[in-house]
Amino acid sequence: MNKLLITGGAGFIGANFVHYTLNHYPNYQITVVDKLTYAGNPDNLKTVLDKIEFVTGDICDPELIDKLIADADIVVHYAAESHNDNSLKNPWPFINTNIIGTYQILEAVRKHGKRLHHISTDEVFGDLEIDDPNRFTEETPYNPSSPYSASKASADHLVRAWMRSFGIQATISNCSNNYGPYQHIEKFIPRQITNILRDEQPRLYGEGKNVRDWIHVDDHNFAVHVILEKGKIGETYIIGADNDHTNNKQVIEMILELMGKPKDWYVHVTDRAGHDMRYAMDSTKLRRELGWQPEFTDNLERGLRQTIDWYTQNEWWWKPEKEAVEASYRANGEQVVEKLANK
Ligand code: NAD
Ligand code: TDX
Repeated sequence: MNKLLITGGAGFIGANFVHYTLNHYPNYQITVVDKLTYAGNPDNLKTVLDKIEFVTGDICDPELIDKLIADADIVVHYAAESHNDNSLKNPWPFINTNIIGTYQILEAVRKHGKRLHHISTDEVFGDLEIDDPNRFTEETPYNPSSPYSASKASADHLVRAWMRSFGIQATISNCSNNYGPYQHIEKFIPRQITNILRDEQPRLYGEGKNVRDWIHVDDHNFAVHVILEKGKIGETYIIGADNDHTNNKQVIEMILELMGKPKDWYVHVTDRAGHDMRYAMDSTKLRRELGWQPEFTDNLERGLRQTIDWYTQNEWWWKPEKEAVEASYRANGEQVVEKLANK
C-alpha cells in the first residue's frame, strides 16, 4: 500500500482530496501535514480522522518535513497561502510558505528520492484580455500579477530547477479557480452564498467583467489522481473544465437566481488592486495524453446548486467565522461603490 503525504490537507482543496482519495482510491495510506492557519480547519477532516494520520505542523520546518517525507512514498503538495486579497495586505506569509516551504519539501524529496506532485495555479500566467481568443497552455510564459501568484510562480520554478538539476521525480499541475464544499468563505463563490443565506447582498468587485475558468474541486482532484497514475515524470499539466465564458457578474446572478432572489440584488464594491481580467485554460494535453475528463464540464449551474446546498446544510461550519471575515474586508477598505448601477 502506497503511503501518501498530503500537505495542506485541512484546507479547501486538500481536504476534498483526502475525502476523494478515501472514496475512490482506498489503496493509499494517508498522512496529512497542515499548520492549521486561519484557512485550515480540522473539522474538514473530522469524519475521517480514524482513517488517516493527521500531523499539525509547518512545511517550513525542515526537520519535521524531512521525517515525514522519509516515511512517505508520494508527496502531494497543496499547502499554501492562497488568497490574493490577503497577499496585497501582507505578502510575507506567501513568500514564506509558498516559496520557502516548497524549498523544504524539494530538499527532502531530493534527499529521500520520493515522488512529488506539486499543485499550482493558472495565476502564474498572468491574465488575458476579455476578447483574447487564446487560452493558457503548458507553454505560456509566466507573468504573475499579485504577490500570491508571484510566490506560486517562484515555487513552480524551484520545482522545475530541482527536476532538471537534481533529477527529482516530480510533476506539476496548474489548475483554474476551484469551487465546492469546504471552500473558505473569504473566497468569491462561498462569500456570496453565505451572504445571501444571511440576507445580505453579494459583493461584486468593480464592474464584474472579470472571467474565471471555474472547475469543481472534485474534477481538480480527479485530475491529480490521473496524473499520479499516468502522468510523465518531469511534465506539467494544465487542469481546466472549459468554463471560461461566465463573468463574475453572471456568476452572482446565477447564484441569486438559484437561491430564489432577484437577479440584480447585489452591490458593487471597491475593485481589487491589479485585478486580473480573465483566465482561460487549455487542458488538451491532460485530456488527450492521460484521458482525463471533468464530470461537471460546462455545467457550472449543476456544480453551483450542489455547492449552495452544502453551505445551506452546513451553517455550523461557516457561521462562526462569517462576522470576522466580513469585518476584515471592511477593515481593508472595501466600500460599496454607488455610481456603478447593476445592468
Ligand atoms: P486553502 O487556503 O483553503 O488551504 C491551504 C491549506 O494549507 C490550509 O489548510 C492551511 O492551514 C495550510 N497551510 C498554509 N500554510 C502552511 C504551512 N506553512 N505549513 C503547513 N500547512 C500550511 O487553499 P486551497 O484553495 O485549498 O488551495 C490549495 C492549493 O491549491 C494551493 O497550493 C493553491 O495555490 C492551489 N490552487 C488553488 C486554487 C483555488 O481556486 N482555490 C486553484 C488552483 C490552485
Ligand atoms: O467578494 C468578492 N467579490 C468579487 O467580485 C471576492 C472575494 C472576489 N471577487 C472577484 C475577484 C475575482 O475576479 O471574484 C473572482 C474570484 O476571486 P477569488 O475567489 O478571490 O479568487 P481568485 O483571486 O481568482 O483566485 C483563486 O483562483 C486561483 C484562488 O483564490 C487562488 O488560490 C487560485 O490560485
